[in-house]
Amino acid sequence: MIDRDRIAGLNEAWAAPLQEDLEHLAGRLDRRNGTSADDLVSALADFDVAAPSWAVGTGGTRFGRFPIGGEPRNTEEKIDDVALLNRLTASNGTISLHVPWDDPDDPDGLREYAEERSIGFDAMNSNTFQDNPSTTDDGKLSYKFGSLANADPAVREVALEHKKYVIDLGVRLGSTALTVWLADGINHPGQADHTTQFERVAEGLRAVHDYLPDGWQMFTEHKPYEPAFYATVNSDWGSSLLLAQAAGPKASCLVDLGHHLPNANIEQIVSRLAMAGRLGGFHFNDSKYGDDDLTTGSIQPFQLFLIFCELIRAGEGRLPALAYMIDQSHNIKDPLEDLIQSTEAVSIAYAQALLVERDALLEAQTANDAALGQHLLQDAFRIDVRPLVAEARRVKGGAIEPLAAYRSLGYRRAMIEERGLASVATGL
Ligand SMILES: [Mn+2]
Repeated sequence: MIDRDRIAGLNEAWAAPLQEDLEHLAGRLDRRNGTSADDLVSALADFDVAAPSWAVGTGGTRFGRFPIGGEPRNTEEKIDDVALLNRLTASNGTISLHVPWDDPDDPDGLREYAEERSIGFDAMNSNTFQDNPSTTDDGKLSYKFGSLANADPAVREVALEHKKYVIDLGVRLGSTALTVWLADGINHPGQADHTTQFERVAEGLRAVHDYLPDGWQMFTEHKPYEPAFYATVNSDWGSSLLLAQAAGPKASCLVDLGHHLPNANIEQIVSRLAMAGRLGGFHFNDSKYGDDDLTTGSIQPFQLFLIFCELIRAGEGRLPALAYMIDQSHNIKDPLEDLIQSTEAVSIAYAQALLVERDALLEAQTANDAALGQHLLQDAFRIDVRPLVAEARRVKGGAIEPLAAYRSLGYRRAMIEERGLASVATGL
């Protein structure tokens, strides 16, 4: 584990230029409308986005997988990687587990292990998109034709039991939420009935909901296709909302930025779900064509900014306390470098959205002043807020330049030595 002094030492070289950039920006913000840079830095310092356990290994495609070396071999080592990430970014204080990829023999021990590294447990994920020999009776039962939507009640029951098992595990780890993304759907028209499948899933989610302990939440996550390529049961935000409503009051919708058909207006979806009181959380990534799992903010940073504008609108000037997580697969980059870049992109979008002059925007909208309305958004988007984001990291003990710091620490090299070149993390 890298200690804070090591990061502080690395920061020395970057401290003076950051101070200069900060002073310049603070003056500019003050002249602009009296915004306090200090207030922005403390809002950014409060922001945290969870890292998923499966994203600290390289992902693969159906064409192959190219492990980078030094990948975590178990959940403890995934926690080590997230702890290192959090030491650099000071914004990734929780990890989200996928069961059975992560299925600790000793949950209390794992919780202690994470606590010692200042890492908490974000929402739990209960995989029923692939067979799990320990629960699907060694292949006698299979999720091939779905889990909660399966025509066989015995498979539906096994899927429900798995979700309850994951909730029980989450309770012991200190998590307070279950995210449900289902692969259930139809690959060929005629294979199954849309209505029947939906009703089965609604019934299953109601049962999961009723099992949730006090203080727990459940998130329904939609996705239009893959691995079901004709129709998925929870295909879009409307279906997700219907399912959350059918499940019960502790259920809300989770928006994964890659889970939309091309050109969907995601910021409007965010607004609708917030209006309905059922916006539960986010999976951040970016997308060019589909569920590409590209680095957050690398393709459509303006869209990410507009999403944060809607969030702050929904929170009446503040970011609502939702479940924020990065959900990406890294095929060719060092996964930790990709997570550093994504975390920074999310913080940048948040900072830009905080700079929008909301009163002036409302006035422009009321006066039908389209040019001014657009200007007010673009003016905030075009301010280089990176010194604020870097300062928020620094005050929390993180690295001013996390990517450069990561590289100079030589962490990957050390992990290749410790874990081996051929180590492969569980995940896709
Ligand atoms: Mn997701």
